[in-house]
Amino acid sequence: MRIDVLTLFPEMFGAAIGSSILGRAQAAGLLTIRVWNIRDFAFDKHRTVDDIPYGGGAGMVMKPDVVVACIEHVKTINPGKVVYLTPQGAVFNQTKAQSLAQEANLVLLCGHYEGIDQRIRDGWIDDEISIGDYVLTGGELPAMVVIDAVARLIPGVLGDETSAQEESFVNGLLEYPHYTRPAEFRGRGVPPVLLSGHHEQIRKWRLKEALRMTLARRPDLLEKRQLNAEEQQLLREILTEDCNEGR
Ligand code: 21W
Repeated sequence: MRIDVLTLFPEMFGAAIGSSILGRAQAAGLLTIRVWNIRDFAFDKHRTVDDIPYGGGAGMVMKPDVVVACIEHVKTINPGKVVYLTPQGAVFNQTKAQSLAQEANLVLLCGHYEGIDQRIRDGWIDDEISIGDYVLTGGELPAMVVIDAVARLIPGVLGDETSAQEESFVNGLLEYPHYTRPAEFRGRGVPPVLLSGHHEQIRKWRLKEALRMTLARRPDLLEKRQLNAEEQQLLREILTEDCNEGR
C-alpha cells in the first residue's frame, strides 16, 4: 500500500512512521508513506496557505487554490481515494480500518485552523473521517492513528500473521487478562488454570474472562454481537457468580 499525507506540519510524522513496525513495513516494501508540505504549493513569496473566512468570524480557512494544487500534484503519483481528517467525518473504527486496508493507494489530507474551504471538499474529497468526539488542534494525529490502524492489517506487517485477526474488536469482545512470570508477584498469584497446561480449560477460561470484561466495561459490544451456545452458558455463569458476589 502507498499512503501520501498532505499536511502543514510534516515534521510531526517522523517518529510515527519511522519507528518499529511501520518502519520495518516500509523497509520490507509492504508500505510506502510519503509526507507532503502543503505550504510548498503556495503561490506567493510569503507562502500563504490560509485566509480569513467569507462572512466574517474567528479563525482562518485553508485556501482552495493551494490545497488543490497539492492534491492534484500528489494524485499524479498516487491515484487513491482522498480522505480528509475532520471532526465532521464518520467516526473511525475497526471496520473502517479493514475496508481502507483493502485499498492499494490512499491520500490523507490533514486540516488545520478552522478547516478547509468547502469547495475542496465538494470537488476533491472522497471520504471524511473523525477519530472520535474530542477536540484536537489538527488532523495530523488522526492521520497517524488511521495509518497505524490500517498498516497493521496489511498482510506481513505484523510479525505474527494471526494476531491481527484474533484480537479484541475483531471477535467483538474485549481481551482476556494476560499474565507472565513470575507465578507470584508481591503476593499476587496467577489464575491456576493458566499454569495447568490444560489447553481446552485455558481456552474456556479466556473466553469467559473476555465475556466478563466486556460485560463490565463495554456492554454495548455484547448487545451488538451474537453469542453462541458456549458463550451464552459462560455468560449465565458470570451473571450467577456476580449475584453471589460480596454475600
Ligand atoms: C478542531 C478543526 C475543531 C476544526 C467553534 C467554532 C481531524 C479531529 C480533527 C479542529 C474544529 C479529528 C470551532 C477528532 C479532531 C481536526 C482540528 C472546529 C473550532 N469551534 N478527530 N470553531 N477530533 N481537529 N473549529 O479534532 O482537524 S480528525
